[in-house]
Amino acid sequence: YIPEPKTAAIVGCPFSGGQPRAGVDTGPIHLVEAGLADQLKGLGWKVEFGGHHQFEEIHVDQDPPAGIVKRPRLVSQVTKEVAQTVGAHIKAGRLPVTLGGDHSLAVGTVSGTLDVFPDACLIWIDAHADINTIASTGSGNLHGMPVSFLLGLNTPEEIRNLKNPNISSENGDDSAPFEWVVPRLSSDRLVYIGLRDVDDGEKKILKDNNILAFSMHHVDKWGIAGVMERALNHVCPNRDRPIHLSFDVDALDPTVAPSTGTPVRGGLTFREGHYICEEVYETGCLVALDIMEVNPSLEDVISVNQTVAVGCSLTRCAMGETLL
Ligand code: 6HN
Ligand code: MN
Ligand code: MN
Ligand code: MN
Repeated sequence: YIPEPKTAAIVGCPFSGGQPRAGVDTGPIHLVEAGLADQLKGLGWKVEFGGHHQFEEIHVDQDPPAGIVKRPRLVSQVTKEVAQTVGAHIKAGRLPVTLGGDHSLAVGTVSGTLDVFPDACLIWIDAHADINTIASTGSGNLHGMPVSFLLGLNTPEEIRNLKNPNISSENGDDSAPFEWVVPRLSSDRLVYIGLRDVDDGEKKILKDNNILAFSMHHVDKWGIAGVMERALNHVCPNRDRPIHLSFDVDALDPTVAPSTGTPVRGGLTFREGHYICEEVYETGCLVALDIMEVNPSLEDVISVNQTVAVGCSLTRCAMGETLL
């Protein structure tokens, strides 16, 4: 699946609407300024980068919470655009590298991948499961919910109710937020690695849907190599299905990636994180990559530089750097 000649497209998504902390929208800017495009060129990739995505703002007044779900219109509109962009790159033979931005963006990136490759599998690296539904979310932050939309765990009625009856869009579009999402992901093509902060409601969802998830406990028990082998055997048994890798940097230990909005102690080491990326690259099946939740406005300069550097090196490893 790796395009020949190796061609990548950097999709910079300066977006923070899926969670409350400012600054995560500058993540992609820092990653690009750190020289990510040149680093990938150094690995033999042709790299297309046409500037960061410019998202149309929807004023908060025009986007009140639906129940407790915050910024439903904005996140839906932005992720819809991202889905189109990511899908178009894949169709054109490019590997999209989406830089976030908060993890709600993955509603878009994964939808874009599944539009082109409906049989793709999803490897989700995170401290969190990001699988809260409209019914289960306690925070109302959409970056904690993308997987529920991708799997179709919300009822059509629940999605319909995300639309505020008092607000009509300018272009006469009567659809509700996220009604555009085609839930093409199936629960047996999804695997998690790195989990250690999962809400009770999410644990039930994982169980009810029989979703394979490797927490940090499993990483301790089997080592990262044992976990990766089990993970790949589950979602990509013959190493022939397209793989979408969605990497939330908060999967890494906060000592490794401190500048992120929801850090949780006890995470992946530097090498464990990179090993995951290397193993995915080795399959030859990677079709799309997300690097999410880098927030350069959190912690001191040294921490920010460290987090940005690790975002770049994860990307390089997913694109072949450490293979000898
Ligand atoms: N992330 N489970 C919590 C929530 O608000 O639903 C935390 C989500 C964190 C999301 O890190 O991408
Ligand atoms: Mn996440
Ligand atoms: Mn997370
Ligand atoms: Mn290997």
